Amino acid sequence: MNTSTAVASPTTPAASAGSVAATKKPDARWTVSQVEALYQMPLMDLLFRAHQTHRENFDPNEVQRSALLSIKTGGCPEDCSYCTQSARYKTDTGREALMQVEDVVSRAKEAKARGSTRFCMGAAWRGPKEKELEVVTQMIREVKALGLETCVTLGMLKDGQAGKLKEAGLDYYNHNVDTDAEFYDKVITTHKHSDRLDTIAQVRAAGIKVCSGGILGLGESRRNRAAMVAQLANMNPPPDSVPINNLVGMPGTPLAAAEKVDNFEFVRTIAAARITMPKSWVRLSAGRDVMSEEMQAMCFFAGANSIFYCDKLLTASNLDLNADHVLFEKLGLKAI
Ligand code: SAM
Ligand code: DTB
Ligand code: SF4
Repeated sequence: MNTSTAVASPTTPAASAGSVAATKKPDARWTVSQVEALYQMPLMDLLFRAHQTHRENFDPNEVQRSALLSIKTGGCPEDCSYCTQSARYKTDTGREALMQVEDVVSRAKEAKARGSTRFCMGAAWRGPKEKELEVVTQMIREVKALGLETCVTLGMLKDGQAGKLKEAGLDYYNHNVDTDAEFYDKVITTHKHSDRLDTIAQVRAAGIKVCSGGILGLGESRRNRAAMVAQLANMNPPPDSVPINNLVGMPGTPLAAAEKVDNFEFVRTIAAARITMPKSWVRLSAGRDVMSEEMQAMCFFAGANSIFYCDKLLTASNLDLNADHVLFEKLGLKAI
């Protein structure tokens, strides 16, 4: 990636409007320095720019809701330092077998009745075995038949597996780049950052929509964050959906006590994602349950337009549904 083109950090609204970073076309490539320049803008200029981009591409009062279900929990062979489902750490998360199809379908029905439009199923695998993939394709078929959009996150895919998922009617595959390629091996050693990109390429080639984002709070620098955003933005096209997770410090994981990311830095990341990926759905993901209403409102203003709408994420708690209703009512947001 070309990181050599430095862009002066805009210091006034006039300068920001004229900067390369602020005026880039949606299909243009972003250098890391240009994304970093966005982060360095005065917050009000950055928010203004991000919100303007948001309004040009989306209804700013609409937020999409997906439900999430862990269909296979714990016992994962990978060593992602943030994850409570890794078998390598002594955590409170037990190991559970792959759920039965009928149980998944009944959870999807409940999610639909509560208003979710997409149902995401997550499995703690390095990647699915053929037999496991068969069961998941059945889940996809039945959830899809309920009239819900479907999403799965199953780890790395082998040749031919994405095609089987597409055939079953899968709409989205979630596979996060998680962090900057240069920082990746500080967090995960059992697979490479390039493995993640391979799976994303297979998903895209099979005609499935890509959901890919990352986590903040792993000990990465601002430069690392900017590099992650630039990498996502430079995908051709960028992911349809971009989850931005705030680390949930899960007890027993190496990152349990990691330093929290400053709220404004998190908001800047949402804004940078919105500006660089104007047409993508930006999802305010893990860590939302400890954000104040004001913080969430700032994230929506900065361009986040999708959330997980369920009491639990995969294993960690999420905001309860009633709190979401109250906030949507206060902000005049419409759930879609
Ligand atoms: N095993 C699959 C994989 O790694 O892609 C799917 C499940 S994995 C739990 C899905 C995503 O959840 C990860 O890529 C990561 O971004 C996010 N995640 C996991 N643990 C988290 C935590 N403690 N805090 C925030 N996000 C987390
Ligand atoms: C994503 O980016 N975040 C979700 C979803 N994709 C699968 C998962 C968040 C997991 C939070 C930690 C847990 O529940 O264990
Ligand atoms: Fe396994 Fe995914 Fe957790 Fe990594 S993030 S340990 S691959 S479940």
